Amino acid sequence: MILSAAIIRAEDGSKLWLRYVSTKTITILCDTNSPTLAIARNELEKGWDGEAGTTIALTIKEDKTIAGDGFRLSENSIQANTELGILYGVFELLRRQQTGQTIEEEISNPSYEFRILDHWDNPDGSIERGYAGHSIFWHDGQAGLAVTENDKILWEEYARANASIGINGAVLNNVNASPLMLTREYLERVKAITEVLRPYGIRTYLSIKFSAPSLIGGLKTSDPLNPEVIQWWQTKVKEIYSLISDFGGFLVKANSEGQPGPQNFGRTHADGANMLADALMPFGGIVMWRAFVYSPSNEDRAKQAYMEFMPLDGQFRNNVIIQIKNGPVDFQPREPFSPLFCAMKKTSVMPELQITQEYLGQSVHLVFLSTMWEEFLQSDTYQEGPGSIVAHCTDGSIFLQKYTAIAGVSNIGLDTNWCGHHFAQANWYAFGRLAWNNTLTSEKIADEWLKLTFGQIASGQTEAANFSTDWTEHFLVPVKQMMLDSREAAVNYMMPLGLHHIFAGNHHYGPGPWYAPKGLRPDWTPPYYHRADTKGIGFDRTKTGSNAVSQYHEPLCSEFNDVNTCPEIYLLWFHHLPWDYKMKSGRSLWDELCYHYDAGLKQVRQFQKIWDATKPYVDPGRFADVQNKLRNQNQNVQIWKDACLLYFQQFSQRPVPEDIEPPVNNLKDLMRNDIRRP
Ligand code: GCW
Repeated sequence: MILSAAIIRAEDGSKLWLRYVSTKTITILCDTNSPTLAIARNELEKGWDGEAGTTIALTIKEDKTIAGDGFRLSENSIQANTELGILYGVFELLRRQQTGQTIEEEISNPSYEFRILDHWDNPDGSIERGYAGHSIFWHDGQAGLAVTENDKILWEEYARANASIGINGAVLNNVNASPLMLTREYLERVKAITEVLRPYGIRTYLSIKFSAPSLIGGLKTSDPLNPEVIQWWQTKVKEIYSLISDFGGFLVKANSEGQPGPQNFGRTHADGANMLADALMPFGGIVMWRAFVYSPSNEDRAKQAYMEFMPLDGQFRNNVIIQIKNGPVDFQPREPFSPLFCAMKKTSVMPELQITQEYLGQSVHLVFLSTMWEEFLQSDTYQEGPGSIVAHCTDGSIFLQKYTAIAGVSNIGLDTNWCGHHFAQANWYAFGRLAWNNTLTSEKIADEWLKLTFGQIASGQTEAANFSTDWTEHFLVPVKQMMLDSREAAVNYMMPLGLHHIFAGNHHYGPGPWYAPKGLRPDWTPPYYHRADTKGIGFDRTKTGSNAVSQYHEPLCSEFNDVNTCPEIYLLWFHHLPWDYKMKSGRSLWDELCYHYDAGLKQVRQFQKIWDATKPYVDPGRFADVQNKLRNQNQNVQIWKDACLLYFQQFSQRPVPEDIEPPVNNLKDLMRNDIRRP
């Protein structure tokens, strides 16, 4: 009894992809020591899965072919310019061993210098768009500022997980920032967090509230050109660096969704960003200034960021980086890339991805986001000729940027498994891996993550049987395929063919194509985006419509503008088309929509079957958790399909094709219940 219980270890997901326990000995040669190198040694000892008794050399040596915290790796040596390079090399070496990959002499350099997690955590411990419990950094506001031993243990586990995938920065609070964060008491806690994170190479940053000078500084204004305001920020920055000498800098959401900004004082985004940049410059800090803005005009929502920022190109200090969401609207299941990428040629820009699944089923749906990010990073902007893909427009290989960076909005909370859904851990993992190497394929990332997270536990097998043919065939192959298909499935069952933002209000979980309360800004309501009427559906962004196509470089502008060349995945993003419009498949647009919703539902049913069949290969706890989530997902996907088809059918006035399952819910009930997360 005891024996068989030991065969499949009980697991709760708390160890993430770092489940190694090695019994093999290793001799480590390294002639320097430091907290970071001590971690590197310790990891090697804990995780060594090569030949027992090997001697491995860790060498810090200036080498021009190694960039930043990159490293040179071979089977028994790691060389780097920095201690962190050694640590990253150790994690890579262990990952190779544990995933059965070969190790040949090679150099690995990071794509981006700053690889940052943005936490939307509030002082009271709640997390905006967080679906995995409360904040690991904050709780109970002022009353929760004392640092406990448990805090430190948790922060260290967090730092280790990040370092293992190359993440080197954390913005500790919500972009909808509380000004309190800049007060002494809070800064003391930031200092304590930083001290735990530092040996793992994680720098800390803060989101700031632009009106802090008046809110907590007692000034009459927060005008960025006012000398007292400038002085206030300089003094504040000095205070921060006196506590945290390697503080990373500020993240700013200004003049967006009610947040104050320089425009409140008749100034520009550049005025605001540069004022902060000047204060941070002497200490080596940066400003990440978000391009997620709403202009006061009635322009197409998708055009606004470009319209506000393009005229400012070249006006920012070189320690300002404009942080741009991957798409022009807002982290939708599918958007074309934001046209700002590569268009701003004289300004540093960085991508902002959303790891937390605000619009992708939160912690209920199994959606592997890596394929979405890969699609984005590989998108060709054509700005500097063919091949000007977003990855290269942002990593310094096309434009010389003083700093390069990428950010992901974190999906981490106090939940035992950190992310709410076991498979959401894969998104944290994928973000880190892509930030380190922006040309990795999702297939490789999923393969690694599955082996690290679910490997070594095949029923009745010992460690030596890792990745047996049986496990590979019955677990790895089907589950990996499920992950790789999961985002397209979500697009199918939520908003196919370029539809976007048809979520229920506020919670952004279920469907709400009807949601349009009186008085709400139109661009916060789904009808603004889908524009369904008896004539057809879709947002006309062509030259005769909102002309958003003109923000894209040729040949994309013409390609998107012409309904015959516009990729069908973006069709209703750029075009308003009649219900009987003939698709490439030969079907009408209405029928095609129906088939997509139906296909999405079928895909998720298939995911359920795939998972059910993995039972012998997964520990009971995680197996049941994922099984339950998939059941909930299935129920909700049925609702997505029914709600969207029945709602749009009121306009199309066409039948649902006979060969797909008819809806099983009534529209009235769906509208009345407006589903919440289960
Ligand atoms: O996606 C929207 C979210 C807001 C968020 C905002 C932003 C932090 O619904 O919750 O606010 O974007 O990115 O600033």
